[in-house]
Amino acid sequence: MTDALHRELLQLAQEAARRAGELLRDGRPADLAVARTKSSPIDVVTEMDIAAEKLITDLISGRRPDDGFLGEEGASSEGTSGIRWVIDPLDGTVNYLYGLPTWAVSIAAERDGETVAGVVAAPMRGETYHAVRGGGAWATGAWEGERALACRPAPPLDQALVSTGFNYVAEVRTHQAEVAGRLIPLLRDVRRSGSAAVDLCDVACGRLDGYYERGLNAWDFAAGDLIAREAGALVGGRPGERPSRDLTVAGSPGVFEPLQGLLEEFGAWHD
Ligand code: 2AM
Ligand code: CA
Repeated sequence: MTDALHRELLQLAQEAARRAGELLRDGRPADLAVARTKSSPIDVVTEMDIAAEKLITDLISGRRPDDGFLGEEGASSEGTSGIRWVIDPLDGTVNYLYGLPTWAVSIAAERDGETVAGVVAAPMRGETYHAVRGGGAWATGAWEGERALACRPAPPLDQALVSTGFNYVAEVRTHQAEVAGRLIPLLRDVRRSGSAAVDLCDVACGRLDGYYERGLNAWDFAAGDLIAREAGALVGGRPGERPSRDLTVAGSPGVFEPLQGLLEEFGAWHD
């Protein structure tokens, strides 16, 4: 029964993510980054963002009227069913604005506070990632069928490729750069994709050994957290804690622990 419910939630999340992804992909003006018409480019992105969230919440509440919502664009309701949907309609907003391909729709279903299903659709990659709790992590692509995801066998930390992100607030970003500056000599190299949801899925795919970021909200990481864990990665916050605004860390076992320890030592969660 539980599994059947989680599968139903997954299928609904997949349909909503696919439709929102198509809306964002097909509705993006080709000249968005240089558009200077009646509204600014940022307004256009905000309109797309809001429209995508509305598409998702309308679809889900039409099928499951008693569920709650938490969405980046303001969806917030308690619901009465014990299920809450945590939605980022457009993760990687700045990439979307500039026409860079790394952006995604992220939808997670929580049951009594635990994420039980998650979908991250990345339309410009032609890939969608998904997981149900206890059911492994999977990717579907336009050019291949469904494939199981497994995080990378951990290399020594000095051979680890680790992604991170930087905050919109310049002072926070400056501190993040200081932390990254201490970390970089200890790693193989760093990446910065601009989408937390995609970074977590790249850990799940074995395309990154690790990822960390400060300042994320629940909708940025809810789906990617489950997908990474179901692919065998570890995901947390500060030592002993779950991912939070302070810190989100993910990595293959063997990379996660030393990375989390160094981030604690370097004070990655505060100025
Ligand atoms: P967004 O694109 O939906 O804003 C960028 O490093 C990643 O962090 C993106 O997933 C971005 O989500 C997310 N993020 C959330 N809050 C942020 C903030 N205050 N500053 C920068 N990035 C933030
Ligand atoms: Ca986001």
